[in-house]
Amino acid sequence: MSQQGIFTNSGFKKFSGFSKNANGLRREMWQLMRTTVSAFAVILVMVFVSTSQSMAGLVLYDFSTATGAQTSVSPILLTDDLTASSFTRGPGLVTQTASGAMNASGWSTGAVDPAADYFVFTIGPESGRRMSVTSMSFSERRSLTGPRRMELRSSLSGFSESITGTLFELPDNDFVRLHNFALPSEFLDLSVAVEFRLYGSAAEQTSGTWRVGNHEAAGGFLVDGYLSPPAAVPEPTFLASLPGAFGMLIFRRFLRSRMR
Ligand SMILES: [Ca+2]
Repeated sequence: MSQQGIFTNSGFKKFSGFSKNANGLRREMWQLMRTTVSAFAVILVMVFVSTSQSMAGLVLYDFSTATGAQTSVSPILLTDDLTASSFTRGPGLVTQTASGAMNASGWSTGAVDPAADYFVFTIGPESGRRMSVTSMSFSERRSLTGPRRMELRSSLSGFSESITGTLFELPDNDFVRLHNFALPSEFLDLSVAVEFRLYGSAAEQTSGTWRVGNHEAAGGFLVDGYLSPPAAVPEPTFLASLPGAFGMLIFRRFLRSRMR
């Protein structure tokens, strides 16, 4: 019976006062919720931005304007708190021209010559940061008498062995090949700098050439990875003030609702 009463003309009037209060309370709760949700959204965006900044990659070497015979290519740092060397050659190689690349002859006709025949660069985290190198993307091309094998080695093993998953037999053609390979977990969470050497070996002739260049989709020779903890972490004092800020927001809402 009372349910029906609400929907009669007189019943509606009778309960309208209560209804207004309930609506006011609901509006108050809704506004409080909206404030809280927007505040959380702002923090989420801040955390995402600070994380994504250091997820964007480590370093890029752009060979697009190179002549092939250049001594070195400067690093483009993709994150703060990273140091990176120029991209250069080992001492066993002879410079050769090739537009949009770094080119060389003088590659070992037999096994890898660990101290001589390689392209090289070094990257490392600045003090207090840890570096994770996750993958590399680049292109390479041999002349018809160039190396038939390539492999990546690092200072972590003293250049004594190829990094798992980075040794490739190169086909006997002079096509440009794109590479994008992941590095194993030993390259995660490093506090030391790492020298990477890309070796060519098994050349058909010492006059044969081999070059490295950009991976088009990556915009260069890309060394991907991230630093931890993430760059641009909010200051501890800022984080500590957040609960207080939330408390003030809620208290002000409460005061405003009482004063109406
Ligand atoms: Ca050589």
